Amino acid sequence: MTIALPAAPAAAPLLHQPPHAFPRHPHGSRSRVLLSSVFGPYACDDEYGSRRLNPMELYHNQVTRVQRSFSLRMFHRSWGLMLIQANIEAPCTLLDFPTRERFIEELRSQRYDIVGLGAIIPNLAKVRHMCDLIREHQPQATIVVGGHVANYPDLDEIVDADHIVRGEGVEWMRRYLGEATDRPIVHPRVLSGFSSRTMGINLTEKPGDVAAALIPSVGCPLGCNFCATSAMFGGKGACIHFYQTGDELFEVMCGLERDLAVRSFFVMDENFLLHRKRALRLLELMREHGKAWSLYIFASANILRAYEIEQIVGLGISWVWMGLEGKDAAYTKLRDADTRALVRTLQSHGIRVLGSSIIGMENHTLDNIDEAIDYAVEHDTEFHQFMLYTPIPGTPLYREHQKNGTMLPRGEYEEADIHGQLRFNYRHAHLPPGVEGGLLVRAFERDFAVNGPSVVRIARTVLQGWRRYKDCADARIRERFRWESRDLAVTYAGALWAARQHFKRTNARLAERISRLLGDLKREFGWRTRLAAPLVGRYLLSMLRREENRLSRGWTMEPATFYEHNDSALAQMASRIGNSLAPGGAAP
Ligand code: B12
Ligand code: SF4
Repeated sequence: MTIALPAAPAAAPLLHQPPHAFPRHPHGSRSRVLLSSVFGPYACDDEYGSRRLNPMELYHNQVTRVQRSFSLRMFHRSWGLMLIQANIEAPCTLLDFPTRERFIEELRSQRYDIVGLGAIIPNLAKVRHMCDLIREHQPQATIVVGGHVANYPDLDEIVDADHIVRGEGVEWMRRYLGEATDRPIVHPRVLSGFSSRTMGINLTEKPGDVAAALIPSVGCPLGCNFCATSAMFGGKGACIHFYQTGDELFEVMCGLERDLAVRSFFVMDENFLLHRKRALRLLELMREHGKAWSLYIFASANILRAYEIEQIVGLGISWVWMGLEGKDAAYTKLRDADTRALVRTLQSHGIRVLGSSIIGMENHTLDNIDEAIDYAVEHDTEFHQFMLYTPIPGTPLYREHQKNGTMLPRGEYEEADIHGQLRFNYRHAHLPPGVEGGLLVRAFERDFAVNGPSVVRIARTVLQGWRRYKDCADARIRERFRWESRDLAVTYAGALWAARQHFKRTNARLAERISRLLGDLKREFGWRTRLAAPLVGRYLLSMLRREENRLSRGWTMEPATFYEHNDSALAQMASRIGNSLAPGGAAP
């Protein structure tokens, strides 16, 4: 089945401003620019809006939240800011994940013409505070605020910024600096995650093991009513392509492969396969050049169904993040789709699935919520994200609640708590106020109790893929499955052994299931696995126990701070050092 879509606009809708009103910085491309994400620490409760429940992590925040020592811990850089930095000619410094003190130090020690902050709505209070800090320490600087926080109503009255940028930031910044807007987009060289950890072990980050982040487009033309990213980049019928064709994308991927020594890509595109022509051309090129790449993508169910499984496998798709939303959800992307059958099919080809379900949909009541949770859990996806149905400013769902008068008054909650894991910012038609956070935890816990730790589910599906494709006639496909299965015989065997011991007393049914899977691995890989499972397993079990203790003591993780300069900023720094070293130059 194919879904007809209105044509997407070729370029970003710029700020709802007529072109003649577009602002321009007086120093143009000579302006010194600082870009910064909001400050940490993040995983703690503080007066600036950090919340222990809302760490700067993806999986631990909203996917493996209750998996304790089995939870996947990992950070992701601020790709939007990196993309802007890589695509302006003005000297630009990026401060990613600073502490408040580090941000102040930067403002005290360096002079900037423009300070750009990128943030999302839960971090609104930090943006306000950072604007005040900029005014205090660099009164001459122009303050630009971008990212999802820009959609917050009346933001200009809440934060002291000069420009609030809604939508795509590269083109805005280029125009603001008076630079050409039609230059091709340079893709930043960045690995998709860092400081990864699970079962008490820091995962290796040697070249080739971590995927590169790849950002082909932003936005999604399907325009589901609650979707902030679709709304941000034009809503229904619109999206913005940084790389329009399969050829352009292939070239970018070859560059990332070469420079970062990667063979897998985390494709940060809301609905990658929706752009069929581009995807199929990419497939052609991957075949032609023998690329055994792995792609981790976001895709909606009906778009996936519009492809042959051979095409999906041929494209190297090995992880799919798919919205399941909820039983009887009326979204076009799910219409007539049997998502449970679809997940099974994907898994039988070694494709791992991150299912995403919503708690608190319009039809949810205290009477049917368990049925809704069971439906989600039955998918038995490798990862399962549960989020609260939340009207986010800018979305059609938000407008609808506003119209109906069902949004809570601002004073009744803090934006820092509207991160999708705790509470609603509106009155739900059926659920009594305050129950939602508990229902969400119930969903996570049921999924964990029934399906077990994600590492076990991943081992199961990777094994299915290996069995199916290890002797595939196509060497390119065979090679990818060999690479993806490289840890099955030893590391995963050990992880299963440890997991079985861990659950032996508390969840016998799960322990039995893990035991059967370990048996399958042993049959497949023979003596190596028989030997490795208890050896590696004992070590992992001890690490797991240590991690449990750490977590019980309240241990959390914070990302490192990154401080990076683009070429123009580096050149400026070099010339300043040169001047100060030259005879008669100022002492440093
Ligand atoms: C990666 C990601 C994360 C990473 C964050 C890493 C980081 N360094 O910040 C992690 C996993 C940690 C994360 C966590 C959370 N996230 Co998040 N995340 C994303 C995700 C998937 C991708 C963002 C991205 O890189 N996109 C690609 C880049 C190119 O786009 P961009 O960031 O939007 O940047 C463009 C523009 O926004 C703009 N821009 C951005 N910054 C700036 C700055 C300036 C000065 C200018 C001019 C322009 C500009 O220009 C950029 C280029 O076009 C988005 C969903 C999505 N598909 O976008 C959600 C998303 C941003 N997250 C969201 C949320 C709610 C959260 C969480 C609260 C948890 C949650 N429940 O999901 C936590 C908060 C953590 C915390 N303590 O702050 C929401 C934000 C909703 C909103 N309206 O505020 C989103 C939209 C997901 C969603 N649909 O709900 N997240
Ligand atoms: S399909 Fe997914 S990305 Fe697209 S609008 Fe719907 S929720 Fe957003």
